[in-house]
Amino acid sequence: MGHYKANLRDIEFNLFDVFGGSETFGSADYPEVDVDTARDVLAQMERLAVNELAESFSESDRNPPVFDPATSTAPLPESFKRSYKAYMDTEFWRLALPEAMGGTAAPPSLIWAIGELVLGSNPAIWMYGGTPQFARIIAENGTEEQRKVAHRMVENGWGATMVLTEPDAGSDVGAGRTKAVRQEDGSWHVTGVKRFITSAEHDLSDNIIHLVLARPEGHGPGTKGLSLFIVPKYEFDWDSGELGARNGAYATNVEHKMGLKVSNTCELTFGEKHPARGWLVGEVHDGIAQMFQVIEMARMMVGTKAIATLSTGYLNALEYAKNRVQGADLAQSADKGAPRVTITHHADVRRELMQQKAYVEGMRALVFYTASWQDRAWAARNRGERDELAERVNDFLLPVVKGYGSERSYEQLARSLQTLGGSGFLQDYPIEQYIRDAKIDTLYEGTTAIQGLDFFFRKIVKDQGQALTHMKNEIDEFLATEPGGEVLAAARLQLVTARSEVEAILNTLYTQAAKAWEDPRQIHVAAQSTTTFLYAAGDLIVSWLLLRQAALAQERLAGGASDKDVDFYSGKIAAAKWFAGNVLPHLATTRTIVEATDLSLMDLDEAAF
Ligand code: ST9
Repeated sequence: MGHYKANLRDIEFNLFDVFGGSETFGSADYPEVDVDTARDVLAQMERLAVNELAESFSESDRNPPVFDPATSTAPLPESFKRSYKAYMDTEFWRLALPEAMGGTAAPPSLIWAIGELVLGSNPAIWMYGGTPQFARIIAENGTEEQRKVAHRMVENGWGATMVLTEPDAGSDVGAGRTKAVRQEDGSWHVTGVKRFITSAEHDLSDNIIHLVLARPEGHGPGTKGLSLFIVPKYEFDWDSGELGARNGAYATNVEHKMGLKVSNTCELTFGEKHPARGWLVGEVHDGIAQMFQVIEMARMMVGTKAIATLSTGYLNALEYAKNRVQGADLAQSADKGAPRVTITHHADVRRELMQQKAYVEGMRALVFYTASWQDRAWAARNRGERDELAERVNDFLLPVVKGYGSERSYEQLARSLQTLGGSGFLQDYPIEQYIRDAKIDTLYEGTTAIQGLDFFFRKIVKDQGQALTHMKNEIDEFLATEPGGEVLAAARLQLVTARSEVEAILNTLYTQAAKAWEDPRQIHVAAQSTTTFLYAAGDLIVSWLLLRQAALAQERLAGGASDKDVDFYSGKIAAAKWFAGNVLPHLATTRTIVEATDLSLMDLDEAAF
C-alpha cells in the first residue's frame, strides 16, 4: 500500500450533498457531466492516485532531478515519468478545457476534486500537467494566430510555465527588469534572468511554452509597465507543430530545495546565448492583468495542494493511532497491570486528531465552496455572459484558500506528525515529506503576507465590501433558520459571537487604515494585522462551513442513515462542534490584540531587534 490515503467520501459529500449536486452536475450548463459520470471519474481517479500516482512519490524525493549545466537539462526520474504518464493517459485533464479546445465543459468543482486526488498523492504531477490551463488562458487572451499555439500545446502535450519572478523581483513583481524589444517581423527579443520558475526544464515533453512577463523598451515602471509574452523553448511551425530551432530561453540552474524536489524550480535565462523570441499575448500591453488569470488559478491550486496534503497526513496519523498500543487508560493509571490501549484512548491524542479532522474537513469545504462559485462563473462565461457576483466572491475567497489554507495545513501537518511520536520523524512514514513538500505552499504564488494584504486592501476595501457583504448575508441567512436544531444550538451561538468579533476586527482595520489619509505612516498599524485578519476570517468561514455540513448530517441522521453513514455524519457533527467550541473563542483575544496595535513596532530602531 502506498503513502496516499484519499477521502473520497468527504469529497463527494461536498460535491453532491453540500454544494452544487444535481443543480450543477448534469444541469443545462454542464449537461455532459452528471452526478453519476462525476462519481465514475472520481472512482477511477482515486484508484489511480492511491496506486500509480503515489508510487513514485517518495522515490522521486530521494532521487531528485539533477541539473546538467553542459546541456541545460534536468531529466526527471523514470518512476515519476511513469506516474505522470498514467495521469495524462486518463485524459481527465480535458475536463478543464472548453469544447472548442477539445475538452468537455465540466464544472470546476469536479476539476478541483480530481485536483485534490492528484495533489495529495503526488503534487508535482498536477503542476507539470497544468498545460491545458495555460493553453486556455492563451486562447482566451491571444490573437487568432496565437490560438494555434494553445491548440499545439494541448495536442502535443507540451509543458507550460508562468515566468514572473526575478532575483530582485519576488513579491514586488513590478521591480522586474527583464526586457523585450520589438523586431521588424512583429516578434520580440526577450533578455533577462528569471528565478524560481516551476517546471521550466524537464524531459516530460519535447517543448515547453513559457508565459513571460517582460518590460517592453520605453515602458514605465511597476507592474503596469509589464507585458506578457509567449516564449517557446523550441520554435515551431504554428500550423503543424513541427519543432524548429532552439529558442534562446535556457534553464541555467535548478534549485536544491527543502521539499517538492521532483518539481524542477529553475533559473531561466533569456537571450544570453542567442535571441529568445517571444510573441506579445493578444498584441496588447496588458501583462499583469493577463498573468493574474494564471496566478488566480495557481493560488487555488496551491491552497488545494496544501489541504490535500493535510488530508492524507491526518488519515495516516489516524491509522497509526488506531493501531499503536501504548500505555494504559489514564483513568486506570493507578493500576500498573491495567491493559495497554491504543493511543486513540488518550485524551491529548484524541484532541489532536479531532483538531486535524476539523481543520481538514472545514478547509476542504472551503475549497469546494470556492469552486462552487467558479462553477457559476464558468457557466456564465461558457454562455458568453458574466456572473459578476460569482467572480467577486471567488476573488474574495482565493486568498483565504491560498493563505489561510496553506498556513493552517502546514501547522496541522505538524500535529499529524506528532501523533506518530518519534516514528513520525522517520522516512518510514510519509509525514516528514508531506511537511517538507507543503512548506512551499505558504511561500509561492504570493507569500501569506501578500495574501493578507490582498484580502484586506483589494478584496474588501477596493471591492467596497461587495463580496464580503454577500458572505455575511449568507452566514446570517444560515443562522436565521436555526439549522441543526438543539444539537447545534451552542455551536451556532459560538458562530454568532465569532462573527461579531471578526466584524469588530474589520472595523478596527478600517479605522486604522483611514487614519493614513492624514498620516501615511498609520497604514503600518492596519498592515500589522492584515494576516491576522485573514486567519480570523478563515476560522469564521471554516466554522460556518463545518456547521453547514453538520446541519445536513443532523438532518440525514434524523431521517435514518445507514450504519456506515451514521459514523460519517456523527463525525461531521462532532467536528463542527469541536471547531466552534475550541477555535472560535480565540477570536476574542485576536480582537483585543488588533485593537491594541499601534506604531510602536514600526518606531522601534532596527538595532533593537
Ligand atoms: C509562482 C509559481 O510562485 C508557483 C507554482 C506554479 C505552478 C503552476 C502550475 C499551475 C497549474 C495549475 C493547474 C490548475 C488546474 C486548474 C483547473 C481550473 C478549474 N487578482 O495592487 P497592484 C493585478 S509564480 C487579480 O497595484 P502592485 C491587477 O491587474 C510567482 N488581479 O499591485 C492590478 O491592476 P488593477 C507568483 C490582481 O503593487 C495589477 O495587478 N508571484 C490581483 O503593482 C496591479 O495591482 C506572485 O504571486 C489579484 N489578487 O504589485 C506575486 N492583485 O488594480 C506576489 C493585483 O488596476 N505579489 N492584480 O486591477 C503580489 O501579488 C503583489 O501584491 C503584486 C503587487 C505583485 C500584485
